[in-house]
Amino acid sequence: MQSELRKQLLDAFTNAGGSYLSGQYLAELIGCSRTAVWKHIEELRKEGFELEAVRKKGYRIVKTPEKLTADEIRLGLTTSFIGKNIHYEESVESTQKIALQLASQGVPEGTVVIADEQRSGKGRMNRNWYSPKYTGIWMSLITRPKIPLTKAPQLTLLTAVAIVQAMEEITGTIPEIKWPNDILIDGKKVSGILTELQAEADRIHSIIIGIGINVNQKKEDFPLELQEKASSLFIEKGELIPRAGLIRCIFKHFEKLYLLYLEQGFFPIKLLWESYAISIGKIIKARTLTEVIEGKALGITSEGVLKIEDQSGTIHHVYSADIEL
Ligand code: BT5
Repeated sequence: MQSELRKQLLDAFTNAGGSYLSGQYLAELIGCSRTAVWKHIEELRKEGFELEAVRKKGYRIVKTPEKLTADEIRLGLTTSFIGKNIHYEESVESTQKIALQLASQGVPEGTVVIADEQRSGKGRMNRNWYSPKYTGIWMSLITRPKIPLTKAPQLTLLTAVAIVQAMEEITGTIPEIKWPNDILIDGKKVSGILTELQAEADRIHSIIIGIGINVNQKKEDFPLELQEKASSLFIEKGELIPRAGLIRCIFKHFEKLYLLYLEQGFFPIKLLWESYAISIGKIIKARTLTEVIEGKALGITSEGVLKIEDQSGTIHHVYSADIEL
């Protein structure tokens, strides 16, 4: 919805102070048809507003969505540097873009960019990431590990473990990780990770870890093409999950794993990762940019690279791909 229209609509409801506003009244106010009003009302519903519609009376807002604030996230935060510096915006194109800018300005490690909506959220390989308002977690974390470039993908795996641990702690659901960056519950994607680098020669300036989590969306809130393959914590758990608490919990697990990683390397993370991984031991299909490899997923190397054994017994090392189970 255009932001001006949305503002007019919300102002009208605010001024009405809980009284009903008729479709006709709203149509005249914002200069559109009653069908268009209905469409805008449906969009507000998708954003998490609860609206009551009563015949002959009209609409009123019963509950406004839970908006995130940096203060709410900070309250009760137990980390020493992850999430200490929060850059919050209600609506952005992509939190990755802002985080990349902030990283090049030299903000402290652990700074995080969080938005309530992304208008053009990014997946890997220029794909889109659907990031509707108020219902998910869309954030980018700035890290500066002193590791060689080749090890950067390990951070994606580490982040997946942190997300799974936090989801388990907060919701009691048992998510699984699909290499490299998908988190699934009951076979449906609830979270994705996008890791981007700022580097020069073999020196990493920063690694920006983008985390997208579907938290409180209902099934019908997803676009049709995602309804069968995506899910949210609300759908899986059957209750609304406060996003700020989940964000804090991710920070806590991430910081612990990250410090362990900097001190002891990837091995302890690899063990944890494998305990949550879904594809190990299964026959999978890996689509890389250049080929399709089908075979048994043997596991990951100590570098985090996926190993697949094809029918002829050849072992392939896969650095980046989409996996079909
Ligand atoms: C990912 O890419 O899974 C990485 C997603 C990272 C999103 C975060 S949000 C904060 C930060 N800022 C950004 O702009 N991005 C990061 P990939 O593996 O390429 O998966 C993309 C595919 O997942 C799409 O092509 C869709 O099929 C599907 N998809 C899109 N939106 C989804 C959603 N909300 N839930 C589940 N699946 C989705």
